[in-house]
Amino acid sequence: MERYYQPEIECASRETILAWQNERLCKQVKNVWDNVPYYRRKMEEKGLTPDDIRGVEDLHKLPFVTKDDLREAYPYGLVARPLRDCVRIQSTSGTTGKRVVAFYTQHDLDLWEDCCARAIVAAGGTHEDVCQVSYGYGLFTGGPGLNGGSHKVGCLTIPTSSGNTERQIMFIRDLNATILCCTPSYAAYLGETMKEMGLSPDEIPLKAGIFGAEAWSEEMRRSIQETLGIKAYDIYGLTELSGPGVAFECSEQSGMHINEDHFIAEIIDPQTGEVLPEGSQGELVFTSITKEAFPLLRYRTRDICVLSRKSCSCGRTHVKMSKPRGRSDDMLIIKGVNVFPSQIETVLLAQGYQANYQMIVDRVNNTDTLEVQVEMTPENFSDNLAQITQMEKSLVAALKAMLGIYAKVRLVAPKSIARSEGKAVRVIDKRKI
Ligand code: DLL
Repeated sequence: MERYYQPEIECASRETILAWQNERLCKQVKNVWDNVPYYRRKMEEKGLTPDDIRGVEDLHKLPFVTKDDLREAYPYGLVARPLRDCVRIQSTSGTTGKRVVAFYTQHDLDLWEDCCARAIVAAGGTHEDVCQVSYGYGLFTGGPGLNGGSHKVGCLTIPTSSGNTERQIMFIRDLNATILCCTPSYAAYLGETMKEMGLSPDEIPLKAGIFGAEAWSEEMRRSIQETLGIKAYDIYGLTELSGPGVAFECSEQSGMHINEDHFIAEIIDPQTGEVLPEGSQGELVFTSITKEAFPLLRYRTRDICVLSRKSCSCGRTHVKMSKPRGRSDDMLIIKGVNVFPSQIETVLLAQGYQANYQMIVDRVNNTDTLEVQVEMTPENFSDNLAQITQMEKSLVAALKAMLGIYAKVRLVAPKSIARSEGKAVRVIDKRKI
């Protein structure tokens, strides 16, 4: 039987959700107009005052906010509450330029943790469960967010953070962890290590996993579910909006319910900024309507996905987003063709490999080149040259069918590509250097 953390919210009627959104949006617009000079200036530039926004149907009039705007406003430019009312910061994992710093009041933390609690309950979590949180703790939102959600549900929480794989496995087994929270690439690595230790899925007490923070394919889901003997749920979020728990999967495992009582979602054409009708693929844009310290209006996530309002067998009524196909800024253009790392992953897993690969993009004599280095698995490992060449050829053909371009494939020995404890690094683009 499906269980909910906040049934009256998660299963509210569409009319009720819209009424909440209308009221909260107007309040939020007034709030940023009064308290954030940056927003007032941007609205004035468009000739808008808060009176022009009477509800969700007027949302499209507001200007977008981009990551560049956040960098420009660093550190305090978009904070809507006095710092004495703020109790926490978190920050993005970006490695280039200034990081984005997000601020939270106690109220913001409380609502964020509720969102994570909804995700844990949707994955079958109750106060009887032992929840191991192996996302990084610190500035990254993964650890703190799911830790808070796990407490709210009343799970016994193991805050292992990421890394120290042997100890992770020891705790899972000794403390009977039933729910695992980490990135999908780390879940795959934990699974791989347990397999090497000779552990079969029924010797692992886990029953569910809550995996997100990076794109992962359905093939990867199947592989993780098999190795760990669990049901694997997707969870989505970003620091700018709070962290994990902006959207989460239910038992249907076919897209993530967006917490629409806190976030209004739109899909736009990334080139023109035009709002697209439901069912179109485009860039996800969010407006946070309940945040106090760091509210964002029409924030462009760069994540490419599709929204669906089809009714869901779980009983939740909030709109669902598809798995993000990738980020518009992760999308590579190779020989003029759009390539997402997730497409490579789909091909590899379908051919019996694991998602241990790296894409190396370069430009030789003014022509783009793509090399995909793929680890052989212990099962298909070979040191026979003819056999390796045959395996490489077969991958080249499958990649050509998926991407439409030639990619050189180089098979490498098992375990030779560095494992990641957080978000995996899949692409080395030498063209930018
Ligand atoms: O990754 C928050 C998070 C932590 C989400 C733990 C889920 C679990 P950032 O570091 O700010 O925050 O990165 C946000 O990561 O815009 C997406 O591109 C990507 N992302 C997050 N979740 C997913 C997912 C956290 N489930 C950026 N699928 C987002 C695909 C995801 N991409």
